[in-house]
Amino acid sequence: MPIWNPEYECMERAALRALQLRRLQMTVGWVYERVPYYRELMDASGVKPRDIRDLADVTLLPFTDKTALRDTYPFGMFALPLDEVVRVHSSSGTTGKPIVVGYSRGDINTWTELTARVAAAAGVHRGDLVDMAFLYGMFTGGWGMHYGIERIGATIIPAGSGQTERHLMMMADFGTTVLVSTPSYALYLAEQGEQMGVDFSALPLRLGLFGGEPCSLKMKAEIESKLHIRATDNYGLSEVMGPGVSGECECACGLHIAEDHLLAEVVDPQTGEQLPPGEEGELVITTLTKEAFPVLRYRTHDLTVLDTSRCECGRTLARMSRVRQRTDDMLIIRGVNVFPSQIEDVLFQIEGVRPHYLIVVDRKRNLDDLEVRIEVEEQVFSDIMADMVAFQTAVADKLQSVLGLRAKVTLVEPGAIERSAGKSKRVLDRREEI
Ligand code: DLL
Repeated sequence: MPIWNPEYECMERAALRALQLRRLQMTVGWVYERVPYYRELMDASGVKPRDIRDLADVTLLPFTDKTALRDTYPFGMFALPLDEVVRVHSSSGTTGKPIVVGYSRGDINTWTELTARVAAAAGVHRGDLVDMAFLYGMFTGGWGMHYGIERIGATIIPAGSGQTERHLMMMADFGTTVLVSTPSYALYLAEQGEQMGVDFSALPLRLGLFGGEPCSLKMKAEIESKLHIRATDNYGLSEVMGPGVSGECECACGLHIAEDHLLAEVVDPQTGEQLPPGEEGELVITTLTKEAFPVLRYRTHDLTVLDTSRCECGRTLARMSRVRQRTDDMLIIRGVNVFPSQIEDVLFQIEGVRPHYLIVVDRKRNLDDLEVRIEVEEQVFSDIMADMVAFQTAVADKLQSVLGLRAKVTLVEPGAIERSAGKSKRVLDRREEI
């Protein structure tokens, strides 16, 4: 499969590291001059741009996190005046003010290059008809992928999220070959299609580019078999640019990071110490070429493992493993640490459980209460009460053996859990409301 930009994507690692160092030095100088927040932090720790002599010196720089970006709302972290910013996007901001990010003309160009790489690595080419089912708006997903796909020369259908019947109609009438969406939306689309009698095996749809939220291997397999496509994963976050940070190639063995534009580190989430490739930790990203909204050592909260070995596809860019969980996803229930992905892994191994569930945490009589609502196949619902109870007990037992905690298991019928056209919500923590 052709590589979009072999000059950079297949660069010798020594040359890549030299390029990264030059770009890191430029970025540090750039933010020191232009963003008071970074200058003050660097001054406080006695670090000057000239102290960055080696890539390892990145650890001299301060971490940046969401709080800093919130505190400087809306434009306080911009390194360019607004008249040089051609676009803004923002994070969803479900709690408090959103984070606003800005792009210069050059940044949009880089972003387009990087999403083109992601799409090409997944297998999109000229001649493809691409259904864009991400939201167009403040969310970076829609516009970010849109430009990259256009740059490749594929034909984009800018349908946006929602209106599932229309997506399905166009798929059949236009002969769509590629779907771009969140994995949850892909499943929803498959389900709606099934109900409407769509035969996906007879459609030209062959490839999916999924991102914006975690997708377990089970969910990926489900999407692939229902839609009759190959599903690929791509990752990104608004604070760094949006989609385009990393994406899977045809080898499906990790997501290649755009290392010529981004410096990726994995750190111990507790201590902040850098970890070597092969060890799981929190992904931290420093942008190397961004002009309007550069970030130094941004703590993504996403857990991953880096692999710097050469990939069979020919790319030398390091790969990150699929992101399954975030450090701030962790729920503490009756003193026990629980990651939603642990629950998901248990559920998805059980025959008859559908890939839709909701974790509800509540506080009853001062005690945390964990309920797992799961959608099950029609045939699990039985007239014989004892069979249903046995199924529930079996699920609760399996969960307990992994979590060390008893959960109340509620079985609901297919379609009962709310579907989303964007990212799905898997956890409802009612303790926050108390
Ligand atoms: O979700 C950017 C994006 C859009 C990436 C479309 C890929 C495709 P935010 O809304 O800022 O940006 O959310 C970023 O979503 O820190 C991860 O926790 C999660 N996330 C994004 N992509 C993946 C993925 C966009 N492929 C946050 N796997 C990130 C797992 C993902 N988690």
